[in-house]
Amino acid sequence: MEKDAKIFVAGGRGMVGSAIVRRLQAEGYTHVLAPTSQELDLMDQAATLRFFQEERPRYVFLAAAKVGGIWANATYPGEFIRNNLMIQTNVIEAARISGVDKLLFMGSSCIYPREAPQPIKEEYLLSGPLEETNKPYAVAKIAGVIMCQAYNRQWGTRFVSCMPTNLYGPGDNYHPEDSHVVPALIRRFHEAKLRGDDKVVVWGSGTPRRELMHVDDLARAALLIMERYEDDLPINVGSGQEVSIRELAEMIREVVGFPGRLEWDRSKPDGTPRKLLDCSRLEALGFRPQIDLRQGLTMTYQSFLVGQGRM
Ligand code: GFB
Repeated sequence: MEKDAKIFVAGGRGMVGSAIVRRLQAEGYTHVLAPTSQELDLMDQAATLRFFQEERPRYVFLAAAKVGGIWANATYPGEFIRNNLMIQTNVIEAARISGVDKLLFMGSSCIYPREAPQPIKEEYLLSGPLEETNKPYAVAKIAGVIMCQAYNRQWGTRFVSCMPTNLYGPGDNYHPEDSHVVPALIRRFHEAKLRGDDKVVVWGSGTPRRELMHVDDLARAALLIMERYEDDLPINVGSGQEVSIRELAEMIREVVGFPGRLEWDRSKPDGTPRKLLDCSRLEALGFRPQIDLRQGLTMTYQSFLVGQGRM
C-alpha cells in the first residue's frame, strides 16, 4: 500500500475498524476514509455503491459487521444474518464494480466447525457442523469468505479474508447482556466493586477456553495481511494466549481490583468448548503478537475508566 493511497475502512468507528484506522495513521497513511454509519449506511446498497464510485478507494478493510457476544447472537439471530449478509455483499460488490485493488474481509474464528481439531487450521472451514449459538452469524461470515473466493475466480479481484480470534480492547461494547465476555466482566466487576458487593455472577460453567487477542495486535496483523497475503484461503489471526473462562474471570477480577468471589450461572450458555487457532500462515508472514493478555486487560480497563466504552 502506498502511503498516499486512498484506503476505506468500512466499520472504521467500531472497535476493530478504529484500531485499524489508528494503526494506518501511526504508520503514516495519509488518506484514510472512515465515515460514520450516519454518514454512510452500508446496509443501503445504492448509497454504498455511490460512495465507492465517488471516492474510488484503492484498498478496503471490511470491518463493518453486526457483532455481539453469545447472548446477543442467540437473541437477535435474524439481525446477525441479515445485517452481515447485506453489509458485506454491498461492500464487496461495490468494491468489484469500482475496481478496488485489494480488499480484506474480516471473518471470525467462530465460523469453523464446533468440533474442529485444535489448533484449528484454515483448511477445516466447512468440514463439519457449526456451533448452534452463533450459526446465523457464522453462516453470514462464511458467505463472505466464499464470496471473496468466487469473485477472485470469476472477476480476477484480490479479495482476501482473515479469521480473527476473540478480540477485546478500547472502544468495545459494554452492554450488560449483548457484549462479549471481556467487556461484560470488566463492567460487572467494576460496578460490583463500586457497590461493595461480595460476589459477581459469571455465565456458564467456566470451563470453555478462549484465545484472546488485543485489537491493536489484530490491527497490526490486518495491515501485514493487506500488504503481503494473496492466497484464496482465509488466514487465521490469533494470539496463542488461551485461557479458560474461569482463569479469564479471575484475571479480570484482579485487574479491576474486586475483592469478592465469583458465582457461576449455569443457566447461561457455554458455547463452543474451545477454538484455538493455528496461526502458522500468519507467523510465516513474520507476525508476532505484542500485547500480553494481562497487560491488554489492564490497558482496556483503563480505557473503560476514562469513558471510551460505549455504555
Ligand atoms: O465472549 P462470548 O460472548 O463469545 O463468550 P463466544 C465467551 C464465553 O464467556 C462463553 C462466557 O462461554 C460465555 O458463557 N461468559 C461468562 C460470558 N460470563 C459472560 C458474560 O457476562 N458475557 C458474555 N458474553 N459471556 C461469540 C460468538 O462467541 O464470539 C460470536 O457468539 C463471535 O459470533 C464472538 O464469533 C467472537 O466466543 O462464546
